[in-house]
Amino acid sequence: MKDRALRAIAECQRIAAMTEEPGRITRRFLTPPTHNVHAHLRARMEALGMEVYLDAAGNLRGLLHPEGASDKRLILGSHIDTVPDGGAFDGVLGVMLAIECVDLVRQNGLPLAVEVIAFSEEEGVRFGVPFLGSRAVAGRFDPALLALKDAEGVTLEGAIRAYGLDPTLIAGSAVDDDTLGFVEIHIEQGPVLEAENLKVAAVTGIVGQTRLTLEFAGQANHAGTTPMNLRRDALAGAAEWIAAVEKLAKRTEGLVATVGKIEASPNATNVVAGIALLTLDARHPHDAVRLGSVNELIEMANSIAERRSLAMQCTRPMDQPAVSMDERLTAYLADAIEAAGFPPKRMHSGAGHDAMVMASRMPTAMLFLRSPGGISHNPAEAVRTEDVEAALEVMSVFLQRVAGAVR
Ligand code: HGY
Ligand code: MN
Ligand code: MN
Repeated sequence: MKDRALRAIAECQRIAAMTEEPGRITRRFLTPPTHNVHAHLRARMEALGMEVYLDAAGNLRGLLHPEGASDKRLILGSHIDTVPDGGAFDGVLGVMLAIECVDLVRQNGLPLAVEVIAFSEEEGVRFGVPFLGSRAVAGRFDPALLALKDAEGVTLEGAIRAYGLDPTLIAGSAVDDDTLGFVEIHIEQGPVLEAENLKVAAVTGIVGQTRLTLEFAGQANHAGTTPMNLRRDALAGAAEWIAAVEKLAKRTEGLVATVGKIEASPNATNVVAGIALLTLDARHPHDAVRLGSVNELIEMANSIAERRSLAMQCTRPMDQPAVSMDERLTAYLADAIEAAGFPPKRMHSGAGHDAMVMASRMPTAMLFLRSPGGISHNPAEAVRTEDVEAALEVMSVFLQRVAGAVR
């Protein structure tokens, strides 16, 4: 397994170089470097005898259907898009390990049909809405999303057509019912497994997530001549709200809330900002707490705006409920972890994943690997060879048991 682990890691590092920004790992939905990734993954999958195609949402999909295997297939995969200046393993490692799993099925002669999916878009960076690829596969793609625009004013529809795909065919990307379930292998992206010195864990559930965009609008004015009491400073209002976001999250058990993006206009040293655009990402294992906190934060934004004579507009591009993983499939995974000789750790995921969308369509489970330093969404993101090896040993047991159960 060590060779497989080393190969998977080397492949992630090779794919990391397929980036929009040389020297940094940035690969947004269907941007040009995605063609290189697709060509590389296609070659890998076709070499394993898989039938490979690109669906209308840009998901690259390969199917291995061994002689005599039932039509019910197991789906494995993860995403290949990244955050700006991201790490080499978030998403891509799950795709490379899915391909290694197909090779394990072949090598062990397992009568198990396996589909590998390299989801086109999970991070939501380019169009502000995540899970575009898995929404299409799960049959949950809302065509209204096609009108979304990126920072360059390109619509989602335009981006899909520019890639050579036909967005009118997206509904055809949805899976049929001939599936056993979906398993996503992914780095934990947090500190838990490292703190407990564990290599792998089965995921029990994924926290719910709300994304907001807010616009505070005041009056651009001269920084030198405008007295402090006569200002309608949008950036100062946004700053007051950002401090309130952090304060609320710190006093709400289990809530994480992040303002990760802010744009001031006209964004000049000597001009009081007339506009401040910012985003909120709020997450919690319990939907009632998340939704209550988000409503409280919107009220705070309104009262700050009122007191400062600012206008405040808020949009809500995403509300994703918390999702539990499938108990039966997760039990198979936890048993396989134990059978492979590792403590059967179970934990919830603070990060969002395509698995939370796929879970609306089929039994879904996730296998986590340790994130050294708990770092992710950062070029320092890493994995240990021994943990990748452990994940493959777990999956080898898991695949044999699933194949046996399907027979
Ligand atoms: O944001 C997330 O949780 C994931 O990494 N897309
Ligand atoms: Mn990510
Ligand atoms: Mn990810």
